[in-house]
Amino acid sequence: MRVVFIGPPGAGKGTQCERLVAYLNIPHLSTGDMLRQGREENNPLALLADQYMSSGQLVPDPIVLQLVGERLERPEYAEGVLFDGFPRTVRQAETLDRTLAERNTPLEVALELQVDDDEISRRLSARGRDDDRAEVIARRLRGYWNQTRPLLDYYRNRGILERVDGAGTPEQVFARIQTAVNKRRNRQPGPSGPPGP
Ligand code: B4P
Repeated sequence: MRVVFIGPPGAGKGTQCERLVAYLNIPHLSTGDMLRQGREENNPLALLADQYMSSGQLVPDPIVLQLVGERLERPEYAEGVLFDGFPRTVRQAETLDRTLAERNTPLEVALELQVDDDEISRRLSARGRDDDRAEVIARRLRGYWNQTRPLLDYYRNRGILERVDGAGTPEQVFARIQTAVNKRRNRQPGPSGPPGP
């Protein structure tokens, strides 16, 4: 299965994606983790990206698209993948769709995790990563509303958007995600019988 996970910064994408990859048994592709790991490894593109991340801006599309394009060449992503924090702009989404269409492996569901801004600020302040300072959080939230929210219309128009309430405990949120994903799995045609877990 190929799934995109969308939500504001700190909505709990990383937290829920860990559970979802185990549940669906597919690999996890988190652009945030890739960029942070690349920075640790002194990857030149990731070092360039770091100045955007630390100030709360989205990393420019060409950098992200190059990193993701390289990663998707790996054979382990051929059967399914959970995209976490990617795409974040309509341009990223269009490029991803083209790549997947060439392989005849389209996305099956785009999950939107909905959490209000006050709860996000509380969660991120408690986490305390270097881009979790109040002024940087405010900038990341503005970026989400301006650059990432238009993606929701993009996926709604494609008929694959599922919205999930991100309030409550991680367990409660995950139960809603399972329901949304299973709804989509049940719609898939194929001779292989009922869906798995
Ligand atoms: P990401 O790494 O994607 O991270 P995030 O949006 O900050 O957090 P996430 O939603 O994963 O929250 P988490 O589960 O950790 O992005 C970081 C930066 O990378 C971006 O700002 C951008 O600069 C750059 N970037 C990444 N991808 C990009 C792209 N495609 N294009 C351009 N730029 C890109 O949860 C947050 C906290 O909440 C945690 O402490 C967690 O424990 C807590 N929490 C989670 N669920 C909870 C719950 N139900 N209740 C209470 N707390 C909860």
